[in-house]
Amino acid sequence: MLDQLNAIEHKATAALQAVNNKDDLEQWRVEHLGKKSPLMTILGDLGKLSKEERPAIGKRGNEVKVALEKAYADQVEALRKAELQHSLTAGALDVTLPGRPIVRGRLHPATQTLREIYAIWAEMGFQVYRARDVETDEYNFELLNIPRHHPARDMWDTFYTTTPNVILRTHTSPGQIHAMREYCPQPIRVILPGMCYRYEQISASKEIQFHQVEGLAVGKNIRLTDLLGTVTEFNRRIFGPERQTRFRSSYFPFTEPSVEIDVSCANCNGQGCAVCKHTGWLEIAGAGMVHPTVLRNGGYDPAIYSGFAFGMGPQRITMLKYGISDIRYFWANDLRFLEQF
Ligand code: FA5
Repeated sequence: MLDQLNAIEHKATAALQAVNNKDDLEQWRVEHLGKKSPLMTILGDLGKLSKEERPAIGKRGNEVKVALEKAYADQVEALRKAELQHSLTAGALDVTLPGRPIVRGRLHPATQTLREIYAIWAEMGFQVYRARDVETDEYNFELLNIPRHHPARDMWDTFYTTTPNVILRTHTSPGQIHAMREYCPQPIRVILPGMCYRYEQISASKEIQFHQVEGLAVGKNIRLTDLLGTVTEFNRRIFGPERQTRFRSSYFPFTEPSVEIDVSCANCNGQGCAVCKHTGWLEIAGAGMVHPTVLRNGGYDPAIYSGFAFGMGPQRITMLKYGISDIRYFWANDLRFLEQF
């Protein structure tokens, strides 16, 4: 019987050499270690042996069982490794191939300029005050000293909603009234950025929607020279020290006196070119001292308080900075334009 056990071990070990897949391995296990295998039959029948035979046969039988179980476990591990190696080779990646480029989003040029503007005014002590895009006729016109009959309404014509007297704002100036009514009687230093809308003949320099950044300073002893100095400093910071600032007298119903603010043309350095219509200057904002009627409408006594205000067009500022020839590029959503910023 010992010879039989040796032969079982020899045969099983030899058979295992030929096994190279999971199915065959399972079949081998059933054949050589299964309940009905010759080895298990001998071990199961130990009780039928004589007392003398039993210890030696039992010992050897167990040795063979342990050896075959170990060989089986080793083969399971060998097959697992071979399978892993195979899948690594079959699905191998060529890590030296260039990857697919990740398309990076970016901020719209209008947003970039707005953020630059906020940062400069913040450094000068002006905080952002948000006002609404949809306004009433009262705030957009009346409280800004533009009554119904006023001819200035023609150049600020806008889009009307189906609700009477509710319109899309033509400028950020109605925000002045909101800010004053909220802060009165405290001093104010705010900028009011946002979208404005006009019933306008679209051209290279005019859109039906565009951003404005309004500025408002209210307090005691605020003078025109404060406005001129503050705006000149802003221009120096946003356009660089080589650009010049010019103030021309103008008219707005809500400021007195009023000015237009021009910057020397970056394209021709003030010499005159097509961009600046051969004047050497580009207008970037309207401004002035807050009209006494407007101060009063905001709750401030014009005998005690004064203030300055300005309204600038950031799209024009961006055009000046980057030499953009047509304002219509801003909202046309053409990636060839947007990807340049
Ligand atoms: C106003 O809107 C006044 N509310 C500005 C103001 C504020 C004056 C406070 C005094 C005190 P105006 O219509 O000029 O002014 O517009 C101001 C700026 O907005 C212009 O200089 C220009 O940069 C921009 N802007 C006006 N209309 C358009 C348009 N159709 N398309 C693009 N930008 C425009």
